[in-house]
Amino acid sequence: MSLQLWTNCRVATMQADAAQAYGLIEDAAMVVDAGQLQWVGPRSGLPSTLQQRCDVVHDAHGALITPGLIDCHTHLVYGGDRALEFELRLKGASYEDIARQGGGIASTVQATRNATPDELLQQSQRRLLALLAEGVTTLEIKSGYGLALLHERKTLQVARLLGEMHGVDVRTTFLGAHAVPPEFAGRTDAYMDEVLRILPLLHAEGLVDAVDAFCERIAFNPAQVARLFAQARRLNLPVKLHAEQLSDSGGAQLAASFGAISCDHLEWLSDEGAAAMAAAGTVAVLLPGAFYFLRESRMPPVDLLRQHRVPMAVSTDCNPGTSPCSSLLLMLNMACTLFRLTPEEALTGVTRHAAQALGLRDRGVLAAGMRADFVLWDLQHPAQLSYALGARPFVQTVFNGQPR
Ligand code: DI6
Ligand code: FE
Repeated sequence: MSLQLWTNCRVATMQADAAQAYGLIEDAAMVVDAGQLQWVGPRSGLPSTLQQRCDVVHDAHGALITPGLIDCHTHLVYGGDRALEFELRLKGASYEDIARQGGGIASTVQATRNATPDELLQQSQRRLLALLAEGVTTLEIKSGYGLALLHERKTLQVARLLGEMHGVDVRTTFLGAHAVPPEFAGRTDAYMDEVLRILPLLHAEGLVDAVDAFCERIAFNPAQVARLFAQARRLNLPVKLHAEQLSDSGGAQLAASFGAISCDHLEWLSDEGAAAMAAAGTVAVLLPGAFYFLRESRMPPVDLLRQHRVPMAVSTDCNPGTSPCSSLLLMLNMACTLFRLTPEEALTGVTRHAAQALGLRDRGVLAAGMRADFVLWDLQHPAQLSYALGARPFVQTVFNGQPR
């Protein structure tokens, strides 16, 4: 396999503790060996022996290069939409009211169960293509709209298939504990028994990379989530949690006690929750799309997270009910305007910290030994990624060393 040289570019390496903001290198060069970066640095420092061994030279024409973007929290595979529910909410119904009346997640469960695998693939593919057209190279996809073995399996299989078809790394998360399906109404503990039964089956089929739950008064309480996390631990699967989105239920502390890789949403996170996350090395995944779309007013405690040095990731939460969003660049802007992240924190949130939120150590940063997943942008400076809305600065993705 030949070595490839990329030159005529400035590279935002996003390396931690770099001297320059964004780990920015002006007039950079990168050497790619198969799917891996072999060398990254200023072009003037490229060893001539290495340069001579490169038999393909790519001129980036002055592009800005960043790591491939990572969308670390999506529910991208689902059937139907919830535009009518959106109208109801605009007329005054709350998200929780609608959920209690059997709408909300339950209506997407119905549409997802009714969809054939091919229909589900076609509908979900549109959302995936939108993400890819903005430089996403890794994304997480959760189940959680099937809520029965057959349909959870179908969802996770579609998620895997999308990754294989489109040259993007898909990490699957089992979210069987997203809501209680109608056939278990009023019997949450019995449904949790069923979730505990199907998790090992799906895991044995190679369909599960991590386990998640919705810890909320309209979903599962911490004691119920603890049973699920104990099962995940037996299977050696990492856990993450939808925590403190609509209320503070102490989910963050529980998740941290299981060494969760991330806690997500966190609008109602307490001081104790943040301290527990810091101690456990849990990433805070901020989801400004859901905050915006639900017209929430309580912000996640970003200063508290900074004080505790909890790494912050940013993601679309792509889902039909609270964040029908297929633009990670829009989330960069909203993370800054709504949550007051700096553009550098926001970009770190869809690269280095997003990788960490998925438990992945081989990406999110451009450095020797990391995966050769990166994006070329028609931009001068990385802050511009968070700045402009709808500007389409994307030029090209390189995935696993190959221009895509
Ligand atoms: N929190 C959310 O924001 C999504 N799931 C979750 O646990 C919403 C899912 C939906 O409304 O369909
Ligand atoms: Fe979510």
